[in-house]
Amino acid sequence: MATEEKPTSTETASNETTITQILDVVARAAPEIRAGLPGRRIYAEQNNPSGETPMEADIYADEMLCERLGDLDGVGEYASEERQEVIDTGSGLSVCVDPLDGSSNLKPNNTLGTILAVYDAPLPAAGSDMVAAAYVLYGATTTMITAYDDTVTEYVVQDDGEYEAVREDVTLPEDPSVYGFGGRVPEWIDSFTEYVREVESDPSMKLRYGGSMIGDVNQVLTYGGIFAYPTLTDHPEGKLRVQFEGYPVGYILETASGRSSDGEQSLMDVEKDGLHARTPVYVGNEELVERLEAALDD
Ligand code: FDP
Repeated sequence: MATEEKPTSTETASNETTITQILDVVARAAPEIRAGLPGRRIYAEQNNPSGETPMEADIYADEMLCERLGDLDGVGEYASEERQEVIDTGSGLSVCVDPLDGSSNLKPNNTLGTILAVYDAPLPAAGSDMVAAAYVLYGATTTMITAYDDTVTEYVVQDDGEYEAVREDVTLPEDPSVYGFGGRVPEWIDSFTEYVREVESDPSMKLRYGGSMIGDVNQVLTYGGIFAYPTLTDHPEGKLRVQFEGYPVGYILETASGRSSDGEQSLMDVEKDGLHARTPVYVGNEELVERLEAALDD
């Protein structure tokens, strides 16, 4: 069996520098993306690789991040949900971006996010290649959650792009209190529906669902609980994309001492062909995700 070559200490150091630069670019772009939203709440005249029609704001955020992240010396590949192909930007780490997650929330003016995944491998990469992940949440304030170096940190991002840590070593609260489940209820499979009814019947649990994954996941990270975009009868792989949503959200929640699953295994172990492949996503407190896996297995 071939032994994997270990990175040299210089490579590790330069990866660390690049990751810091990547997170800095995303944080500093966030207020600009936010400021660009008001005039871009209309559909663009094109479809994305998943067959959805993006908003003009999706394209705007994608172009800004592609240019700025691609300009970094240590970034070798850029991919986004809005592009069919991977962009070659030189040599170094690979970045995957969902520039504006939850963009159907633009019209009703609800929360949106930007999701970032950094891989030390060519794209599409495996979950085990992930070296950092982050998301920006455009809510009442702009915040950024990063998972890097085995720790999760929450930052508040100011309008001028300055950002400061407001919570370090973020972990899921031990007493979960919220749940949010996506997809049309009639399309849920029976075992999932039974699990949901059980969660709902727990008097300590409340529904928190807005239809923007990052907003819903951040509820879980803040209050403890479970988020799912499950397998559906007509769409067994659900809706969310492995490289852009499943891996980074799984990585963040697991780094925060939670669990992630595709129904059978950690999201980080999911193997799917193709840059735009989808997966069911279940993330939250360990006990809730384990009970869910057991329910789906019945
Ligand atoms: P959106 O289509 O608005 O961009 O994957 C994107 C996403 O939102 C998630 O943020 C969200 O959880 C999910 O899709 C909601 O999809 P449906 O409303 O189609 O169920």
